[in-house]
Amino acid sequence: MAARYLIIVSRFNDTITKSLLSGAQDTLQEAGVESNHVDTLWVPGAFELATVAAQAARSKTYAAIICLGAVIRGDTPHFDLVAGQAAAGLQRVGIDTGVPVIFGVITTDTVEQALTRSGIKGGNKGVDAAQSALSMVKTMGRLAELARR
Ligand code: INI
Repeated sequence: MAARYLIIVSRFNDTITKSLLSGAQDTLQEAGVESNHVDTLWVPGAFELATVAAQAARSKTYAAIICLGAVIRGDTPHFDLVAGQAAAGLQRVGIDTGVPVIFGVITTDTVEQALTRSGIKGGNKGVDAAQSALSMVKTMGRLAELARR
């Protein structure tokens, strides 16, 4: 059965996250993943990514879950909390469920830096996130093969 991917995207700083999403979708498509094997869900902010990722991972529907967001220090005094909890929460979901959860959250000091990492003025972290997902799906498949031996 072909692998299904879930992309969870944060609406906060959505000029940036929409560009991350396009990068991720294009990368999956270029790798031969059919568009009906890619689902997308939106959450309010990076802090909420792990909640949805956890539920999705437990459903065992997806081979990998790509989480996209942009946390910009200039916007918030609680930057460290939002960015730190998003990272810790997503890592926990991946470890606890065994479903690859990809951290495609840009954390920057300025909007300018975020623009240069989101494909708007430079490289696109959404592309990197999708490549990581493809790579992890391959690795997990290989691991399952090795475990059957
Ligand atoms: N969420 C982000 O994704 N990026 C941010 O830069 C950000 N700032 O600046 O605060 C942010 N905050 C919202 C947070 O993720 C939650 O949605 C909110 O606290 C409700 O739980």
